[in-house]
Amino acid sequence: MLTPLINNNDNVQGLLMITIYGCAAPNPKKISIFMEEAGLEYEYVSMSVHELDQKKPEFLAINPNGRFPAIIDHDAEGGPLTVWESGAILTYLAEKTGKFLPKDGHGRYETLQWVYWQVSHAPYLGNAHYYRLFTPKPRRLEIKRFTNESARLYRLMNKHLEERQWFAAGEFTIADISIYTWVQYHEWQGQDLADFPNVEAWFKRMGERPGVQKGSNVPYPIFEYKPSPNRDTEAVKAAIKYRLSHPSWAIPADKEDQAIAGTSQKEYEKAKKRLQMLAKMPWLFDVLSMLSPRRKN
Ligand SMILES: N[C@@H](CCC(=O)N[C@@H](CS)C(=O)NCC(=O)O)C(=O)O
Repeated sequence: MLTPLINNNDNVQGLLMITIYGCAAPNPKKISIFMEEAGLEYEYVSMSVHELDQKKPEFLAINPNGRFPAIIDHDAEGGPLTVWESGAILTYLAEKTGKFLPKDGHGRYETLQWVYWQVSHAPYLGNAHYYRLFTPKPRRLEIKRFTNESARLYRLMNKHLEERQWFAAGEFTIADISIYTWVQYHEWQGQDLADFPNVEAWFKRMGERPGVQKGSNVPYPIFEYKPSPNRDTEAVKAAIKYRLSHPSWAIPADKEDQAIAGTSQKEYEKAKKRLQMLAKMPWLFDVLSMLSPRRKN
C-alpha cells in the first residue's frame, strides 16, 4: 500500500490536485521545494528505498523506471497525468503555474540548460556518495574519480556564479532548485564550500528562502534517517560520520582537473602506443579480441 504521509494544507477536502511520490533524497526534494515555493497544495506519499518501495508493482505502474520522484496531477488538462524524472516534473510544474521558468527568450533556455546539466551530471555526485559512503570497502580509483569529477562541477558552478546571484535568467528558477538539493550533500561528495565562495554565497541565499527550507524538510530533514524495520538509524548516521572523517574513505579531490585512472605515466604511454598502432591496423583489434579471455559478464 502506498500511504499518504503529508498533506500541506489541512483544510483541503477530497481529492488533492497533485500527489508526489518521494523519499528523503535530493531528487524528490526538488519537487517539494517547488511546491512550497509556488505555494501549491500537494499530497506526499513517503516511500522507503530501504524497503525497496521503488521496485514494488504498485509503484512501477506509476514509474516503470523505479526511481523517485514521480507525480500525478489529478487536475491536468485532458485527465490525470503522471510525470517522472525530476527535470521533466520541474518543467511541467513551472509551465503549469507560470513560475520559476521564463516563458520564452534567452532566460528560458539558460534555465533549461542548467536543469538538463544538473540532471545529467547528478550520477557523478551520486556515485561519489556511493563510493565514499556506502560500498563495503574503500575503492581508491572510484573515490578519486567521482570526488574529482564532483570538484570539477563545483568549479564550473563557482565560475558561473562569479557575477550572478542565481543560475539562470537573472532570477530564482527551477535551475536553482534542481542544483540546490544536490549541493546540500557537498560533504558526501568530498567538497568544502569554502573552496567555492560563490557557490557558498548562493547556497546561503537559497537556504534563506522559506519555501526552500520547508520543502527541504519533506518528508523529513536532510541527514535525518527515519527508523525503518531493516535499518538502525543511529548505526547509519554513525557509519557516515566515520567514513566522512576516515582517511581511506575521505580521499580529497585533486586541485587540478586531471584524469585519474590510477595508472602510471609508463602504463599510460604504453596504452597510447597500443591505440596508435590499432588506429593504423584496425583488423588487429579483432585478432586481439579473439585472443583475450572472455569476460563472464
Ligand atoms: N534521473 C532521475 C533519478 C531519480 C533517482 O535516482 N532517484 C533516487 C532518489 S534521489 C532513487 O529513487 N533511488 C532508488 C534506487 O536507486 O533504487 C531523476 O532525476 O528523477
